[in-house]
Amino acid sequence: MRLILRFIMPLLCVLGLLVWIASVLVSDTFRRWSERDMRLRADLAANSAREELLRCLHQNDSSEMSRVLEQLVRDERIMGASLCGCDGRLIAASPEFPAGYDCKSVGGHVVVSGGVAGDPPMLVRWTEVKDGSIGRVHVSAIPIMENEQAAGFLTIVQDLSFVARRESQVRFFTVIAFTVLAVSASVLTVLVARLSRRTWTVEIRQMLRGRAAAPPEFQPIMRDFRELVAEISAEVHAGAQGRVWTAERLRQVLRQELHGERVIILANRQPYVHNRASDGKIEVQHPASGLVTALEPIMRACSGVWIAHGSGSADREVTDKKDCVRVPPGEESYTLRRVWLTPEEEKGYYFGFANEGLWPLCHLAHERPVFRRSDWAYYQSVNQKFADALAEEIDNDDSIILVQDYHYALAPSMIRKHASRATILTFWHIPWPNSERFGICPWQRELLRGLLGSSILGFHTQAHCNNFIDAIDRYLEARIDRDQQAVIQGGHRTLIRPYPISIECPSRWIRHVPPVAQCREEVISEFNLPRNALIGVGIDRLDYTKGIEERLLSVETLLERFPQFAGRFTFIQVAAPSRTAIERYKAYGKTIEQMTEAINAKFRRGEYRPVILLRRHHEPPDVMRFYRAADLCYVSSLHDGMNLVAKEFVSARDDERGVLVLSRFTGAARELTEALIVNPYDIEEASSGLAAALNMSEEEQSERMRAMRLYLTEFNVYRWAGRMLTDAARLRHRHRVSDRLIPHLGPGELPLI
Ligand code: ADQ
Repeated sequence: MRLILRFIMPLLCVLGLLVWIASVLVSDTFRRWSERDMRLRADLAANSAREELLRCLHQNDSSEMSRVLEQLVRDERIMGASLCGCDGRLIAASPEFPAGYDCKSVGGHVVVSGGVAGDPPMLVRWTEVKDGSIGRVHVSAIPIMENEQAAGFLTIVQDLSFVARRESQVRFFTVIAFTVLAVSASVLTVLVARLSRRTWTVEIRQMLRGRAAAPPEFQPIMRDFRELVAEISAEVHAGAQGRVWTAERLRQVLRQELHGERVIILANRQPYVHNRASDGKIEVQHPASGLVTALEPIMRACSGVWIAHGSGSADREVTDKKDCVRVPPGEESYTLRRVWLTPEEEKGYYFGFANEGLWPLCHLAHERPVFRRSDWAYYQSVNQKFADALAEEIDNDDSIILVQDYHYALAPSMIRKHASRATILTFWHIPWPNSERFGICPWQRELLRGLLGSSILGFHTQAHCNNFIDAIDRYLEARIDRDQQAVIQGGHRTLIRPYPISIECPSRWIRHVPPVAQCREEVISEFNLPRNALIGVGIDRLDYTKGIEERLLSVETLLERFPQFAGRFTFIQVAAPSRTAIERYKAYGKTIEQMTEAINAKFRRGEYRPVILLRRHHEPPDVMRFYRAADLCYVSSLHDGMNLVAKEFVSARDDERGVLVLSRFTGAARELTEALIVNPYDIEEASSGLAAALNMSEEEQSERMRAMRLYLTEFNVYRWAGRMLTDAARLRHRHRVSDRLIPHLGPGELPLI
């Protein structure tokens, strides 16, 4: 049907038009030819009869004249002939001369003037085609001249009906001829197009498979084409395995695409911290960290080694001679290798350069970055220390290394010196600032060069990728391939890609928490809340970028503007102490405490306190319990690469209830569009958002929550890692191909394929 509408119908219309034009032209030409023919025929007849007619005129022999005219009409086309005098009198006529063409009426056209009075009249030749009662006729009146004087005129009436007959025959044959011609032309065109397309597809296929060289002008197109084909086949492959990424599917990618290579993670934060508790026992703690939340399930799926700073008070006690411990406790599936830092190293590298310098540099939270030369020296030496530890774990030159976050901007290049062929995937978990702001850092070039040791450098959003490329453009002499989003320096190519991070969904912690109603019961009784309490939660590290001040102000404004919630609404702020060695963080913690007290003092009624501040670390099942007990979760970050709390809240709500109020300055706001998106700086707007959340009908809550949960099930952390590892596999494949083709090229240096 689509073929008929798209191709055959227009073709038929065009054909019809062409045939109609052709038939009109042909029959018009034929009619004009026929009329000219009639005229010549009449002249011929008049010329042949002229001598005899003149003789009869002289002899005044009318019977002879009639015989001559009779002879003329023997021609089947001549219907009648008559001879008239110059004065319009009939002299003789053939039998059955058609009525309507008598000497008088025809003479009116032929006899034009007599000139000067007394001069003989002048006669002109006259022709007419006429449709009459006897059909279409051609009438010619031809003067019969003698010694340049007119002796009379001969009227010849010819039958033209055969022209109409022939015209319709000609039209019929024209239509047939044109139709046959047009159909064969179309069929021929389609055949030729099909044949050439087949050749073209064969050629493209050969180019794609590398069996034929693409002409230079086609090479950029071929490159795009190859990527597209790879992407589509990956999607098709994914489709065959089911849409959802799981730990199992990630393992498969590792096995199939990366031949079961060991994954080595380098991250400052360790997934398990061993601490000695006050009762003398060793406790295992899961640190409050978005990075750990995202990467731990990946390591469980892929095994390998996680290299991190050993920061727990009992960490050394549980590690072996090589500083390693198998984790997770009880389900040992990968190795955690701890690197020890001196207090000076930790102060300079971690608290100093990373968290007083780079963290405020990358977040628009109005905090001034502090860059100290001594911190920078520690940052360099600690990066080297971790790179060396990692080098010891590399068992072949071709390893897969995941470098995590802003603590290790220099490590990728340092690692590359140990393992030139390694696939280094670096992920920057925080925003990348615009190039002016990045220029504040006195060691901006060193950081950029360090990161360019990576094979792939990932950010949460395209905007952060663009900012990074702008920084390269501004501060380094490097080639930027904008089409490919790649930076080439010293012959090494680094791809810059957005990979929005996510969480395990459904979370494995959900098995450790009771149903929603019970969570709610527990929280209500633990904090002595009224039975009809409306509960809001905020879960964060105590960090100024998380906008906790602004959040508390919004709670205060909510209670002022909507007094019906006072006495009923309680906001539970769970705040894990973070970076407490830094003055700014200490001060921030104090500010939050003071604000909490002030708001509570303002709205306290008997037992009622609107804000409950829990300034301590909670284990993941506890955090889950708060998510499940809440009517709303407010994430008010002033700037956040992604923010996993928002995603965790959604994933915890398998009852499809609860409302997420989300700052528009988080990466998550681009994905969780069904949340109530607010500007946390606009306290009025945010308080309206909180009120809207508390007033939202159950149907709407469920509709929004369902949509977000569906999204997270598909876009989970396995997909995040899976996409990075698939890209890495593709890159390694290209390297192998280019090595075979052009062995003298460096490992990261690819020809433009
Ligand atoms: P973070 O700044 O650490 O991560 P976020 O993404 O919100 O921020 O993750 C915090 C994690 O810590 C969550 O898993 C949360 O459950 C946990 N957590 C928070 N408070 C806690 C508490 N009191 N007790 C226990 N656990 C707590 C950085 C970037 C983010 C990015 C992540 C991942 O700043 O933008 O989303 O990395 O890339």
